[in-house]
Order: sequence, then C-alpha cells, then structure tokens
Amino acid sequence: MSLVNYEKRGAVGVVTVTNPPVNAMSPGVPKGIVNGVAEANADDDVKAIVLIGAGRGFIAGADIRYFSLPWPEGEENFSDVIKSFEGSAKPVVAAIHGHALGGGLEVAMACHYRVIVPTAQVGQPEVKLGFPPGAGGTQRLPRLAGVKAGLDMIVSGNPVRAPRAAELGIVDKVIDGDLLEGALAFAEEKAASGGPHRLARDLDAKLDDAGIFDAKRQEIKRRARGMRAPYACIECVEAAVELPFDEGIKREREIFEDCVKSDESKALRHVFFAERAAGKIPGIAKDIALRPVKTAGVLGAGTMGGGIAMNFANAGIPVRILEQNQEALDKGMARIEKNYANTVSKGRLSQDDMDKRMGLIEPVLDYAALGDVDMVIEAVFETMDVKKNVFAKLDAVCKPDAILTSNTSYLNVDEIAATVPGRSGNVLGTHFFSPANVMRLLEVVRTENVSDQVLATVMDVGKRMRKLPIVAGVCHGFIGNRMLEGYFGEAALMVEEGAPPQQIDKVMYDFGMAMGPLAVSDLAGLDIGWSKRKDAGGGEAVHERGSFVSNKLCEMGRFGQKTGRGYYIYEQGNRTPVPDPEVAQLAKDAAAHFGLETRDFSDQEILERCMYPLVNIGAQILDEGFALRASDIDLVYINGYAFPVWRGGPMHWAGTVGLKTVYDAVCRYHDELGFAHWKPSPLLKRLADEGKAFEDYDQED
Ligand code: 3H9
Repeated sequence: MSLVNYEKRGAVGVVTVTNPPVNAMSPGVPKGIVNGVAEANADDDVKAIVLIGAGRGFIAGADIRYFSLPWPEGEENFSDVIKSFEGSAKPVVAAIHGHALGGGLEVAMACHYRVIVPTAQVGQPEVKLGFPPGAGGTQRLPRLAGVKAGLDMIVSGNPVRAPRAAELGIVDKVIDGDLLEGALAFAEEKAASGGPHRLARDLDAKLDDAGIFDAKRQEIKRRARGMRAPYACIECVEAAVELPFDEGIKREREIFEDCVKSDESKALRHVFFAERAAGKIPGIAKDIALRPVKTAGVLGAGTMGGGIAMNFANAGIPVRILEQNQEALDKGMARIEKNYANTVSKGRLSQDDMDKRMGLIEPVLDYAALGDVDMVIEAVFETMDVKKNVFAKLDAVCKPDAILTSNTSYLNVDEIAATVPGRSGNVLGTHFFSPANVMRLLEVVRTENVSDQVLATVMDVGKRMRKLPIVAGVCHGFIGNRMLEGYFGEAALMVEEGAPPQQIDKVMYDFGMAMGPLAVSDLAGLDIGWSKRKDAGGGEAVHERGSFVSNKLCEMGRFGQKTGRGYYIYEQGNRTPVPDPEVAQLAKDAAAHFGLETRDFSDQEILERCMYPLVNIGAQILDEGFALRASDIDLVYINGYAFPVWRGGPMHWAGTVGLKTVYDAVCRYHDELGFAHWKPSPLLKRLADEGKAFEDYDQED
C-alpha cells in the first residue's frame, strides 16, 4: 500500500495520507502529496482538491526519527509540498480529524482552506522537541490566528481544540458528521465561488501586536530557564511581524536548523521516544488481555492515600477509601475536597467535574467494604510490620483475583507478597510521588511472582490516571530513591569538606534542578533521616561522614523549613534560603571531628560529585535488571525528581559528557573518597571502554 493515495470523487481530487500509526511526514509522504496535487491539476474535470489523513488523524508532523537520520537524497520534503499548494490553480482544502500537529498543521495552513471535525486538535508542539516550527508555522499561524494567540500556541506547544481553532481563524469550518463528505461539499462550493482563494502567506491584517514579545520573554523566564527553544519561537514570530513573508520564512528556517542541532533538542527528542518506549515490557504482548479494573480501594486517607484516591476518581474509577476511625476519614475527605476546590478556583476543573469526582470517592471504615473491589492500593505507614498486618486483613476480605498493591518508597515488596502466598501473582508495588494527585511519575514495582497480566493491568491503570508508569524491580529504593543516596550523600559530604551549602545548591540550580540538594533536604525535613539514624544507633545518631552537620542541626531543633532553620535560615513566611554562619561553623566542627582539611571547591567538582553517583548507580540498577532501559531511568528523574527535561535525564546527559569521562572521574573519586556509591559500575566501564552511550545499551538485545 502506498503512503499517499489519490482518487477522484466527482469534481474533487482526494489526496489521502496513509502512513500509520499517526501519518507522520516520513520519506515518501511529501512526494505522494506533490504527485496527488499534480495529478489533480492535470485533470480538467477536477475543480478542487481535498487533503485528508487515513486512520487516527490528519498528519502528526515531521517524522521525528529523521531529525537524527539523513533525509534520503533527492526525496521531496515539506517545502515541495507547500510549493505544490501555492502553485495549484485549484483550491486545496485540508480536512482535519484527530490531530494536525507540527508539520501537519503547517501543511494544513499552507492549503487554501481548512475544515475540521469538532473533536480534532491542532497545534505546534515543536517547542517540546527543542526547536520552533520549521515549515512556516511561525509565519502562517500568526497571520491566521493573530500574533498573540499564535505566539501562545507556538511558545507553549499546547494544541487547541476545533471550536477554538475556528474562533481564532485557524480553520474555516467545523464539520459535523462525515468529514470527507463535508470536505467535498466545502471544496466544491469554494471551487464554484471562483475565488479568490487566499493563502495564509498573503494575509497581513492580524499582524498588529508588535509590542508583546518582551512581555512573553518575561512570562516564560521561570518555566524556560536554561532552554533556548521557547525563546527561538518568540524570535521567529517576531520575524513574522517585522519581515516580509519570504524573509520571515528564511529567518525561521535558520533558527529552526540551529535549534535542531542543539543538545537541548537531542535531549527532548530522546525524552519523546523514551516516553513511548516506557509502556513496552519485553516479553509481554502489547495486546495482552487486561484484568478489568472497574472499582478500587485505597487504604489510608492521609496525604498519600487521599492523592491516590483522587487519581482513581480522576480516571473515572469509583474508589472506596478506608481509615481506622471517623476522625481520620473526615480529615482525609476534607483534604481531598480542598484539593479539588483549589483546582476549580484556578479554573482548571469545572465545579460539575469536581462534584462528579467527589461522588466517586466513598469513605469507609470497615475492611469488609473492600471485599468486592478489583484493585486495592495500601498507603499506610511505611514500616514492614504495618504493611504485613494490612495485607493479612486484605487477604481475609478481598476477592481472590483482586490486585493488591503496596504504595512504598523503599520496602521489599516481595517480602510483603510472601505473606499472602495464595495471592502473590496479584501483588506488586506502586510507588506514587508526593503529591500523588499531581506528580506524573509512578514506579510500578514488579515482584518476583506477579503475573504478566496483573503487571500490564497496573501499567494501564497508571495511564488511565494520566501518570507515566515505569517498571522498576524490587531493590532498596527502587530506581529513583536508590540513585538519590549518592546525590544527597555527596552534597552533605562536601559541606563537611568546606563547600558552602549555597555554592552546592547554586551549582545544581544552575544545572537546571528546581532546587539544590540542601535546600531540598530543608524542605523535606532533616529530622526524617535523623530519626532513622537514631533508630539504627540505638537511640543516638552516630556521627558518620555525611551525617555530622545534619545530626547537629537536628540536635539544635533545626529541622529545616518547618522550624525556620536547617542548612539555611528562613524568615517568617518566606521560603528563600538565607545562608547561616552557624552552619559554616558546624561544617568546620565536622572537618575537625573527621580530621579533614577544608578547602575551596570548583563548581565543576560540585557538579561531578552530585551527578556522577546518579549515573554510576543508575548503570548499576540497569546492569542488575531493576530498570528495563536507561531511558526509563531518565524519565524517573525528569518526572519524579525535577531533573531538567531539556538535559534528557541523567543517563542521556552522561552521554553528552562522554561515558569515558564520567567513568574515569568515578574511578578517581572512588580512590579518593571510597564511598559505596563511587564503586565503579561494570556496565559503565564496559560502555566507556566501547565508546558507547546508554542509548546504545538500550538498542542492544
Ligand atoms: C515537526 O513537525 C517539525 C516541523 O515543524 C518542521 C519540519 C521541517 N514522528 O504518541 P503515541 C510514533 S516536528 C515519528 O503513542 P498517541 C510514536 O513514536 C513533529 N513517530 O500515540 C509511536 O511509535 P511506537 C511535531 C511518531 O495516540 C506511535 O507513533 N509533531 C510521531 O498517544 C504512536 O504514538 C509532534 O510533536 C512523529 N511525529 O498520540 C507530534 N508521532 O508505537 C508528536 C508519533 O513505535 N506525536 N509517532 O512507540 C504526538 O504528539 C502523538 O504521537 C499523537 C498520537 C498525539 C500524534
């Protein structure tokens, strides 16, 4: 079957793109469109042309794989397609269903007219791949939609739905009913009218908002920190206002090509494909029959349990939330209600939808109420004994094929599963990130005995909740938290060696992290680690390397933000960390205690000591089989730990540094410092020796 088909329907030539799954503009598609338009123009009986997509949508844009592959020599491309429309004596109508994204919308905007079904979306998501639209989108969209709306769409990358697209003038008509029939009628009508059939390039009336660009730069400052593409988008739209059309196109092309080559774009393209790969589990068929999950239960109405219950409700799944007493239940339900009300007040949810979702959450006090639900997530206190106790109770009441999951950040889920041996094929871990109703990451912890069907079902439930589920194996801290130990550990160690907390945090903030590791420790509460160390030390926290300053701070009642002091001072009602000379003194005390000589640190050393343990442990996790692929680890860090998406995640980023450089430094720090997180991973060594990156490892069998 060819990628583009041409047929005549009465007096209209219909060009249909058939390139599943999303009709990307792969090699062969531009040529097919050009040929179709030529054939229609050569036929005197044809008065107009309709361009339409087969399957799920119109055209999803350029084939993203080809930004990293050579385009076949001599093969037609976007500009040939656009030229064919502009040179067509007969009006071309784009008929849009599903999606017209990126180059798909650009192709549509280069047609004379556009019609759309009410459910379709149009957008320029290129910025999310690290570049501006490159086939005229930044020049045509402002001409159709106006500068402000066009700029908003191009800089955010977010699509708009058909009714809004019509309101803005991006499309000419919304078709209720059959799209092709509607498009044929529209095309015939336009052909009969005799024109003129105006092209977007010739419309200048909406190019009047010249003063908004600096305001836009200001607006995106926080969100686009460290990135080039959003600013590149602004430059391109500015060119639409300032330059004649053809010069604007030239300017857009230069900026586009420059951005496509950037590390930022390579990282964002890596993330695009990483997200698509994440749902695939080797050995489990894509179409495996899933267990129906029509009802659910959540144990614990605390912050975590409440957030998880909201996730079920958001997915339209009725959920019973269980607590030990009425007071805790009421408190939990009130918190859920408040969370939803906040979203309503921000205009991101309608009152009606909030009411529907609240109606799906049923507070209960008796385990018996969970007897008939399809899936239970327990989110009770994070200790093994409590979890085992809860599983015993679930075992007594739940139906035999109920899926039982433990929401835990560290505990051995195999050990929990072993307490209900008759059910172990139905037991696994779900590690939600706090706040569970907001954070996109969900680690799905694959236990030894869990069935493929149950694993696939929980992955699917995660997607229904609009999460990004990532499969992790059972190891201490799974993927994300296991890797963190080296990151936070090194920050604390460097403080004892003389690096000021504010320098460490600034280096990591400038790298692109939302906050530095010590500011994060203050936010999370220093007392959590302290209390674990006290338990381990039989009531007293032993001063080991990396815990001295934190122990001392806690002994002084400085637990972090919640007490107004931790590694930093926080003024009343202000979350800005202020450096504290007292902490500098504690660091000196630590150095004296351990017999260390304090010294100045370069920013480069700080970066290496925070980041390289992440990479080294990540490689270890991969090698031990606790992550399916390196790109999954990248997604964990981007979506659960605020790692800058434009750096592609720690494993991808390591490739930009060069794995040999990273490996050599890991060996050096291992020799100098000796901590377990520096023990060089054999996989890292192998890839470094072979001159490979983690992406190459993901391609290996
Ligand atoms: C562009 O257009 C540049 C131009 O301005 C200038 C050029 C000169 N290419 O997401 P799904 C694959 S840049 C290649 O799971 P859904 C995807 O990898 C482009 N492959 O489906 C997956 O493969 P697999 C601007 C693509 O229904 C399969 O299709 N456009 C592309 O959840 C299914 O994808 C965009 O950024 C592509 N363009 O969502 C749109 N798109 O099965 C990107 C998808 O092997 N695409 N694939 O894993 C999307 O946003 C979503 O895929 C879409 C469908 C909404 C279309």
